[in-house]
Amino acid sequence: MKLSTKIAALLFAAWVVPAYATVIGSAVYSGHTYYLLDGKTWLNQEAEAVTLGGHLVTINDAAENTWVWDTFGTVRTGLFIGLNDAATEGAFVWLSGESVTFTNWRGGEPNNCCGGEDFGELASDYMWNDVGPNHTWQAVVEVAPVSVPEPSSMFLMLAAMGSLAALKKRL
Ligand code: MAN
Ligand code: CA
Repeated sequence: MKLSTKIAALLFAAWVVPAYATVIGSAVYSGHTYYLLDGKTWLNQEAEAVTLGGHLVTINDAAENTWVWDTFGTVRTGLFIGLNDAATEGAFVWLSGESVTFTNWRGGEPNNCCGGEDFGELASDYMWNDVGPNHTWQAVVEVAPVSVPEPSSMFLMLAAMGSLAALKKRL
């Protein structure tokens, strides 16, 4: 099953059986809102991230990596992040669709060990590891602000619609 199909199925399940609402922290960084979610599997974490209007966090640079752990990392286990190779083994991508411009794998990782590991975690040494589908770690969600048209472009759009209407009348 495709990753997006699995997440859609989980979203449907969450809608039928509302068992989520596990946001246990939040903070803002560079204009984006981040949430800390209570422990559950990576797939369930992403399903909840989507209901919050985002995805599991995309870490673009070392500063963001440090900030995420320093802000949300109180656990002995890792924190789930959006990096995964669920679609193609060995090809890690971000759930947000952003390109991978920074990585911080611990030495020897990702190793796809222990029967298969597709999901990224960030740990207390600020390093990343791939883990399997049954781990129930806390996770960090990143929500980018929704872009609304600026008043000036709204005005231009209304003006264009107005002239179109005028044109139609004349035809
Ligand atoms: C555990 C898991 C793996 C990791 C190894 C490293 O088995 O966390 O993901 O690769 O430890 O020894
Ligand atoms: Ca691993």
